[in-house]
Amino acid sequence: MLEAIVAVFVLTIGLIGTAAALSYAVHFGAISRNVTIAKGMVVSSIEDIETLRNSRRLSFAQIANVGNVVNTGSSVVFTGYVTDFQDISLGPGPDGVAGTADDLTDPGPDGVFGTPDDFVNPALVRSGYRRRVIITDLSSSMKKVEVTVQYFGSGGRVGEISGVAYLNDESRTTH
Ligand SMILES: [Ca+2]
Repeated sequence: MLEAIVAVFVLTIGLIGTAAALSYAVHFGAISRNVTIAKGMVVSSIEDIETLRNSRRLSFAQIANVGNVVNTGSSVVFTGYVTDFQDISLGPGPDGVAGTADDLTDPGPDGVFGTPDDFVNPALVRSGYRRRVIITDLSSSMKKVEVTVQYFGSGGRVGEISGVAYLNDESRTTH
């Protein structure tokens, strides 16, 4: 199962908007903490996508961005990952997948999605971070998954960390 997420994991750290070195030193502690958290978000997002593939909750062709999802032959209709940076939610929303347009939907007092008391809940936003998931088909059985998390430090600094993983269609390559 480990070989399934074929393995290159690249982390890049870019700080946009440089300031004086002294100021950087002062803020370094806070930035370092943001980097650690953002890195964890990148890794867990990639693992979520791997789990989605392994569990077959979505077909391999459905694991895609908005506009590229192929729902043909699947019992579940998936809308796809949003193609731009969006707020990171504490929950995945009704579709159960983090990174889609419904992430901030709250099931409301009844705790059930799809009922009239559902609402968009800004309190679900993990403030200080935004995420983008880009999935590219390299072939019919291989996808490139790139997850980028932006973090917002003090003084208006924005940092970005990206992780890249290659996801194969396990059902074709194992057994
Ligand atoms: Ca969702």
